Amino acid sequence: MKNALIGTATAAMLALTPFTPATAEISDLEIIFVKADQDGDFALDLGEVLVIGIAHFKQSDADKNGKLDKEEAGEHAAHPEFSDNDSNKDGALTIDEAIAEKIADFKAADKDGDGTLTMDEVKKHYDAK
Ligand SMILES: [Ca+2]
Ligand SMILES: [Ca+2]
Ligand SMILES: [Ca+2]
Repeated sequence: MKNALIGTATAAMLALTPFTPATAEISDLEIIFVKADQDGDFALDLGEVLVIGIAHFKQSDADKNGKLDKEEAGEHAAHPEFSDNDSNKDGALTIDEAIAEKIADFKAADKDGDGTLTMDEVKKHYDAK
């Protein structure tokens, strides 16, 4: 009886598996969007984006010195934006530099310039990257 149940569960999982990769990227973005949207109006204002950005910065800053060095930035350090944003070229991002990046990113994503990002604008921005 148990074996029959496990067999059914496995078959169900196998049947669902092919759909997972196609939806994973979109749902990740949607999860981030919903988490960031603190007032639940389905639009992100700059404040909401910065709250997430600062939280992420603090989380990544393993030695808590207020700077993200290349090791702490991980995969982001390989991105040309990392050295672009490192305006004093000390090889690390300060919170000010990270905030400046978030603001620039926000403005770039806000295509209609209304000061908020819709899910549509967020998706278009990240798809374009
Ligand atoms: Ca909002
Ligand atoms: Ca650090
Ligand atoms: Ca907008």
